[in-house]
Amino acid sequence: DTVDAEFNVFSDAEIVAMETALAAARQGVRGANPLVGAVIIDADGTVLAIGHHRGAGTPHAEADVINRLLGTGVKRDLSAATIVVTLEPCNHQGRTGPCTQAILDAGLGNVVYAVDDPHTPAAGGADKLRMEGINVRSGLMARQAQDMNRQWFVAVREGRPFVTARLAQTVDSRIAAADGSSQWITSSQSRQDSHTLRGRVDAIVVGTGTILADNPRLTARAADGTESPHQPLRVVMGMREVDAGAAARHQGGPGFVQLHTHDPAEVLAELHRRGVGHLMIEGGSKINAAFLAAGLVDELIVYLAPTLLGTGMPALNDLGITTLDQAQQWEWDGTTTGPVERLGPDLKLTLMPAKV
Ligand code: AOF
Ligand code: ZN
Repeated sequence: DTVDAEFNVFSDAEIVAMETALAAARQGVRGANPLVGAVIIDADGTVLAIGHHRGAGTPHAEADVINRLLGTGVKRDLSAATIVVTLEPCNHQGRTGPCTQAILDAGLGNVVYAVDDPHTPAAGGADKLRMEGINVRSGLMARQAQDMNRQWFVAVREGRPFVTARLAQTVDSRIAAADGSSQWITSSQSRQDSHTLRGRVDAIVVGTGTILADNPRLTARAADGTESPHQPLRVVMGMREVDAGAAARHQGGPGFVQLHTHDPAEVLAELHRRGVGHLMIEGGSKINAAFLAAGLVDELIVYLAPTLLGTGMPALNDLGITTLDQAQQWEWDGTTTGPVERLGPDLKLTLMPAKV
């Protein structure tokens, strides 16, 4: 048995189950919600079911694993069983019901989780379950669980959205040719993938320059061009007055929100106030660089087209880096689809800031 800092005791079966839960969690999709995995084991340590959370709006890990075990409607006595989960069970009605209630309804007698949920509306699950007579222990593999979602923990604790920056560029890091032409640098497969991403985020931000140059729709669309049911809030940042409402009405869209600032932190504060949990930055060069230079990007997605332009618009403006020691280091993010994917002729790289 292993004893953690809070002097909780964990069985070997619980340790193995937590490792399994961590691996299951990594099958999820990064974004506004953390990666979370859960395993139910019976009294002798046999694994009864494994589940995980698949991204904002989908069932939480606890609901997923309980559904897998009891989904057929079969009643069974789980009072001696344990649910092992990588995050404190939530205690709020969000996009889905509270996991505390799902655990109580399933009749599970024991809960082991890795780390406390720092998200105030969701927190308090452990206390709630204890009050209901459930045996609750925490802290098992807390470091690994925290690490897996370290960017999410930072965003939640700082009270800002989780930020994805998306770059669609040539191998020589151009997003437009010298004459400004930019359609299309990446493949149709990459563009379709971007639409899928748009359908998952709460908001997209671009600079006024991008609106003035391209007047993009910035909607999430299916392969046949029809708009997806979930559309992100479209945000344009910058001082130049953009009649974004008119531009979008002309294209049949709901319009843009303009934020009159160049400061990424101000944009994040305002969007947090508006309930945005996941923001995607879609450039151009100034906006991309501003968020990256400020250290406010949690995930970097790069679509790399096998194309050279030589000159042209760079994907990024100056990051204020003058010597190699100041370089920003990023590392592969090994979740669901893996850190590198082929999309037709293009490569898609998914990166997270390297641990410091
Ligand atoms: C859990 N299990 O698998 C996840 C949790 O918008 P919602 O309803 O999906 O709630 C999101 C919040 O719930 C998220 O910020 C975090 O605090 C918690 N996520 N909790 O018990 C899960 N994904
Ligand atoms: Zn939950």
